[in-house]
Amino acid sequence: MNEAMIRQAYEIARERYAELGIDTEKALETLQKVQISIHCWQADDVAGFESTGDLTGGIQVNGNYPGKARNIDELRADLVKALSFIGGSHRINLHEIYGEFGGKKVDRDEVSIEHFQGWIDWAKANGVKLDFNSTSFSHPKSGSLSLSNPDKSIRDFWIEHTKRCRAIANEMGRQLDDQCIMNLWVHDGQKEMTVNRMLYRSLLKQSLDEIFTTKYDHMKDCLESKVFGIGLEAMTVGSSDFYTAYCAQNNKIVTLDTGHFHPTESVGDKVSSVLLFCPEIMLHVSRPMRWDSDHVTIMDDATLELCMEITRCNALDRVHIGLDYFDGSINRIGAYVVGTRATQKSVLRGLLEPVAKLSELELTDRNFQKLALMEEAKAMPFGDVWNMFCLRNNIPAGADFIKEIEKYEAEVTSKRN
Ligand code: RNT
Ligand code: ZN
Repeated sequence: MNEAMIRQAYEIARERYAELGIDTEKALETLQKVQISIHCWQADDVAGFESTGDLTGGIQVNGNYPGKARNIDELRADLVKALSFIGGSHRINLHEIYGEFGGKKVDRDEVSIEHFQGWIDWAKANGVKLDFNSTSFSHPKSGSLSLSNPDKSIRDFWIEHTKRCRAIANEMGRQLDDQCIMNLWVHDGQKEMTVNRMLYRSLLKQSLDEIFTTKYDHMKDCLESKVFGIGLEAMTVGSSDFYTAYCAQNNKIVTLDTGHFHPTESVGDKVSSVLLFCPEIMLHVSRPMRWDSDHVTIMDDATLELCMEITRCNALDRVHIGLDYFDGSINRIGAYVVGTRATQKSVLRGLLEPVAKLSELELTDRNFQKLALMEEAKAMPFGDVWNMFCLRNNIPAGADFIKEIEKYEAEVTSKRN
C-alpha cells in the first residue's frame, strides 16, 4: 500500500474518532503492548516431535495442504516468517510434545528443561516470550481418562508429567524474565452415558491439588474446560463448571477457549463474571464452526464481542490473549497471519469504541441513542487506524502480505513433502 495514502487516511480517521472522544494515538499505543500468545501447533497440525502416532484426545485436524513443518527447524522458520507480518512483540505457546528430544524416546514422565533449553535460547534470540502446555493426548496412556483415571498408575504417570511441565514452564519464565503461562487441558471424558461423574471429577480435583502443591514464582497455571471432544461426547470431566469453581477456589487462571462452549453461548459474556472471582483469564481464540472445528480466527461477531468486552471491562492487563486453531487445509503461515491479525484488529475495534459515551447513554436509559451510536461506530474508518499500526510496525499493510506468503510458499514450504 502507498505510504502517503495511509498517512493521509489516518489523519482524517484520527479527527473523526476525536469527534467521538476517542484518541487513536492512545489506542495504537495500547495495541502495541498487547501480546498475543501464538500457538506453535498450527505449523504442523498438532503433530509435535515426539512420535509419528495419531492425534488423539478428541481433537482433530482436517486437511492435507502441502508444506507443513516436519521438524523443529522448519517450525521455527515458519514462526519467524509469520511473525514478520505481525506488528508488536508476542509470545509463542509451546506444547510439551514440541520439545527437542534429539531423536531419543523421552516419555512424558521423563521430560525436563534440557528438552526446552533450545526453545528458550531461540525465544531470546527472536525477541519473543514463551508459554507452555502439558500434553495428555496422542500417547499410548492417553485413553479416555488421564488425570481422572481410576487406575492409580495411569493417574500418577500424568501427575508426574504435569508436575514436570510446571517446572519447565517456571524455568522458561525465569530465564526469559517474564511469567510463563502454563495451560492444562486434559481430554478426560466418556463416550457413553456416564454413571461415575462424581468419581472422575473428584479424582481430577485430587490430581490437580497434588500437582499444584509446588509453588512457583515464574509461571502461572491456567485450566481449560471443554464441552465435549470427538469420541468423548457424553461427558467431559473438566467441564466449565468444574474448572470455574476450581479456579475460583484456588486462585487459578481460567482458560476460555471460544470453541469449547455450546454454539449459542457468548464467551464475551463470561469475561466479567470470571474476572470477579478469578484472578485472570487466558483465552484460546478460535473459530468453531458447528463444533470445535478450530477454523482460523477471523474478525467475526464472536471475536469482536469478546475483545470489546475486554476493553469495556478495562481488563487488558488481566486477560491473556492466546490463539488455538489448527487448519491443515490452507497455507499454514497464512493461517497464522490471518488469525493473529484478525485478533489484533478485534482488539483495536474495542479500543476505538466510544465506550464512555455508550455507557452514559445506557445508564441514562437512552437506549435508542445507544443502539444508533453503536451502529454508526461500525462504519468508522477503523481500517485506516489499523493500516497506520502496520506502517509504524514496518509490516505490510492491507493485503500486501498475501504475495509475501505466496513467495515463501514457492521458495520454501512447497518444496517440503
Ligand atoms: C482442545 C483444546 C486444547 C488444544 C491444544 C492443542 O480442544 O482446545 O487447548 O487445542 O492444547
Ligand atoms: Zn484450547
